[in-house]
Amino acid sequence: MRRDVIDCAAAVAMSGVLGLAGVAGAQWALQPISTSSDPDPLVRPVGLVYAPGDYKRVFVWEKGGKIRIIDLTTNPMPTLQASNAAFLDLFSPMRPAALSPPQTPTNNSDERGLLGLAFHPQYQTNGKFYVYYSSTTISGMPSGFNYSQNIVEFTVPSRQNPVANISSGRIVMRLQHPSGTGNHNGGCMAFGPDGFLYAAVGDGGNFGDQGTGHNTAIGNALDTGTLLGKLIRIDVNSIGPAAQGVLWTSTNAASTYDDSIVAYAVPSDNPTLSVVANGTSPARREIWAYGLRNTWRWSFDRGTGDMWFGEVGQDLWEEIDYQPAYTGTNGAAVAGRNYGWRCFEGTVSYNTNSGACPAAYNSAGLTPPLGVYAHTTAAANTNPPRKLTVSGTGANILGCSTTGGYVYRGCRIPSLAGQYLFTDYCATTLYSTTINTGTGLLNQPVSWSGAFGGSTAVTPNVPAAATNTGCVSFGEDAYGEMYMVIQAPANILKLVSTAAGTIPLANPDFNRDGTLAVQDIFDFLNAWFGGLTTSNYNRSAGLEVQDIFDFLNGWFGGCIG
Ligand SMILES: [Ca+2]
Ligand SMILES: [Ca+2]
Ligand SMILES: [Ca+2]
Repeated sequence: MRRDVIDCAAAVAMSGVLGLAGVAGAQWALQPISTSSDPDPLVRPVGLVYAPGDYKRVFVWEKGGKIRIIDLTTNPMPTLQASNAAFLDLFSPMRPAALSPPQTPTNNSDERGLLGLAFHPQYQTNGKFYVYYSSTTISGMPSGFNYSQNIVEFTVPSRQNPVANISSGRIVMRLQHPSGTGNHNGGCMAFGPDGFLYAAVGDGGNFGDQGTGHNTAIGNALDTGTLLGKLIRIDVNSIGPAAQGVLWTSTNAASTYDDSIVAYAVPSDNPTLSVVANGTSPARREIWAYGLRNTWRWSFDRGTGDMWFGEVGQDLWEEIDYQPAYTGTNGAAVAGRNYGWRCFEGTVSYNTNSGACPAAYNSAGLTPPLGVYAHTTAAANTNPPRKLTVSGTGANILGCSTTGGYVYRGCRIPSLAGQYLFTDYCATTLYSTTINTGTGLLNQPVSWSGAFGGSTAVTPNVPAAATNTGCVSFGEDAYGEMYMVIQAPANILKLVSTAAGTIPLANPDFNRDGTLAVQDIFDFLNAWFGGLTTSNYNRSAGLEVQDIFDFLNGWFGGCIG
């Protein structure tokens, strides 16, 4: 009996009613789920994350300070929260009127603003999440510095109907940023499998890791006495009693600088680095990795705990860096790695630091990138080792600023399983790659050309996004399904299956609890017989018996997301 239902549903789906047009041979496409043509569109979105245990929504943040929810449960399309009812709005406190002129981002290229968001692993019980944002110019800082990066904790009273409590803010950390430049702020944060918060901090900007606010001899990234140019690892659950009382307020949000605020602890197994030659003493215990220029987007592989870094280059070379998962016992191999900047950009010598740098990018003590690609054909043709070219064609991969993604661990697109996805801010091509088990380097990436430059409308009522250059971030939902964030025009694209028998955006985890159970069938049928549009499983114009067939087909298919 059930078998008949499945076969019937599969036959209907395979008849081509969806009329999908994806990437040739790819069995998937990029579905715009929020576009710049919305009445109340996103404004310069720069990231998307999920909250652990929340399968109903994803959180998108705008550089200007708003965090807005996309509800994944609505039909026929996910729904973007209204801008005036945002989950959290840091616009005003980030740029108080008293500070003139406002310096938080008013254009696409200003790198400052709300840059990172990470939900606590125990969010379902403690409601905590963390933001990373750049302040406006402030006074009272040490010479050579004039604004700060801020990591602030907030709390959500209700996980069922989440709205952040802006009065709950607690300052975790403030980092000073060199004056005169607004770039290389880092900001990408995530909790590791170990429960600690990791954050990428840029080298302080300008160019070449030099100038005001940079260590004259060696730059900041190699100086183990500063947190600039680092990946830091902190414990936000254990804070000193003196720091406990420092609340974030609209007054101190951006206008007061106090680097004595230390509302975190350093994990005892963080590396104990030495002070490098010409470095600043003492070495900072918050450092997990150094020698990083501006790792704009990086991620944990949710399947393995491995770390992948999109390390943005200076003038010529973009890097993809990698670090195996920390197991608790392999610290000697993975903690305290030096990724090489400013001695090397990619695999090419950038600054010899007056002879203090090793001669080769893969010298002992340095961790070279697993893959690099160039800004220009001329540079690419110098053909250094580890250069990435397109699988099959050998064409150079070119770009201007790499956008690191994730290893795909969702179930909707089996052909991408276990593949690391990345792109470039100047590209319209999505790339996927894996580590070659023989060489330990990246396999030459597959280029999904046209994949998001010409994304396709695949469900009713939503036009394809016309242009999608400027991908600034990837994101995952709680199921591990993948999204791309386009800054301007502000589009959010979801990778959806176009394989026969699948329905983009449909999910048989009807009660959205993260598992597939008989209860989902009961709940679905209740909704369908009750006439609820949530049971419009195939996202057609209305409810039909076909929705039941399609739902059961999806349920027995076993893939949720
Ligand atoms: Ca490097
Ligand atoms: Ca369920
Ligand atoms: Ca329907």
